[in-house]
Amino acid sequence: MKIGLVGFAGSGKTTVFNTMTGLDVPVGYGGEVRLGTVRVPDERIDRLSAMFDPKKTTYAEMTFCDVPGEHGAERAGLSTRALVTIREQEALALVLRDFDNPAVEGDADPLRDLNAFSDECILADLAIIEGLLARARKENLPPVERGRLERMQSVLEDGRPLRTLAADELDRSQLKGYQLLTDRPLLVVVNRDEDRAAEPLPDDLDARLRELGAAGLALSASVEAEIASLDAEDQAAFLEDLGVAEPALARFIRAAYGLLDLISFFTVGEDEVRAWTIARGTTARVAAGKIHSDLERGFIRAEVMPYDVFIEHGSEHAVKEAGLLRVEGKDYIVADGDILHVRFNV
Ligand SMILES: Nc1nc2c(ncn2[C@@H]2O[C@H](COP(=O)(O)OP(=O)(O)O)[C@@H](O)[C@H]2O)c(=O)[nH]1
Ligand SMILES: [Mg+2]
Repeated sequence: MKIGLVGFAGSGKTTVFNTMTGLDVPVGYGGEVRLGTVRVPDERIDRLSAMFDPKKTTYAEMTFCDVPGEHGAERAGLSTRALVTIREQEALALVLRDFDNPAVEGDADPLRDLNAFSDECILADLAIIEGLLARARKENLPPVERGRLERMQSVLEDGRPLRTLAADELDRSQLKGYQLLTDRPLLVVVNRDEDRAAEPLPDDLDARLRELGAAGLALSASVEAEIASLDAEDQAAFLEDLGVAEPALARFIRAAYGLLDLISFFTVGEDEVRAWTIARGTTARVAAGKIHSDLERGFIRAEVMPYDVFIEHGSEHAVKEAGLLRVEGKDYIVADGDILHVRFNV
């Protein structure tokens, strides 16, 4: 999954990027677009890997893209270059400054910056939808299609992002080739001084996030970037001082999976133990297609062991003996932690 770190200059995007990726990119500059891929930590994979001792262990991955904020809170409009990069992301993580930065004018005001960013994205989307609508009218497209575009237009004119629309109101096939901004899932990262890292988000910000259909979390990027470079033992002590239970990456990933409604299933064997990421509600057949298109095309059945059942019994053989190895068809909805063996024939 590709997540773009976006926001105004000096909000701490590059510092958050360093925190998440463990890299050490210089902060305090405009900088280049940078990519960093991290493993999605998963204790279940650690454990399965220890049990199977496979040649290869593959975790799910998340790619962070540090998008330079070529715009200030006062200067109107995101730069074209920033917009192009932002549009390529599957989800956006908006970094909001909640600490004093002498290099940036104005007090820290995360709610102001959230609204400024949101409004810019809404305006950019409105321009696209209005263009599509003008063409739809000129070319006399079916009323259903025009109706949907009109609905999108009115939502945006109301100052609301497209992600607040119901799924059937947002026809993505109609929007193919037009990369919008406000339909992207949005995770808001409130970046704070270390003494306030563990404080909950203020009520007004929280309420606004709900209106925008976004999720939020607070962290102190500059401290957590330092902690991320320590070994595990020291990390725990520093995190305790900070008043947080888990490193920022773990909290970020959980928030992102929750926001995007993602789950993991596993494949196991002597060759490879591997985590696969899918949307909740995915059927066995479509999940099999993640592994290889042949498995989707030639799908016969899936043999399923929930992770907990497997751990409890200690081996595949014991699970089978206990009569707990399930055989599921193509429409089975895969659950988080399912261990799958796909039987197929092409
Ligand atoms: N006090 C404090 N300073 C931070 C924090 N995060 C970033 N900074 C500082 O803010 C400045 C801008 O950070 P940077 O990551 O380059 O912001 P970017 O422009 O959004 O990429 C740098 O001097 C950072 O050291 C934080 O959590 N607390
Ligand atoms: Mg930067």
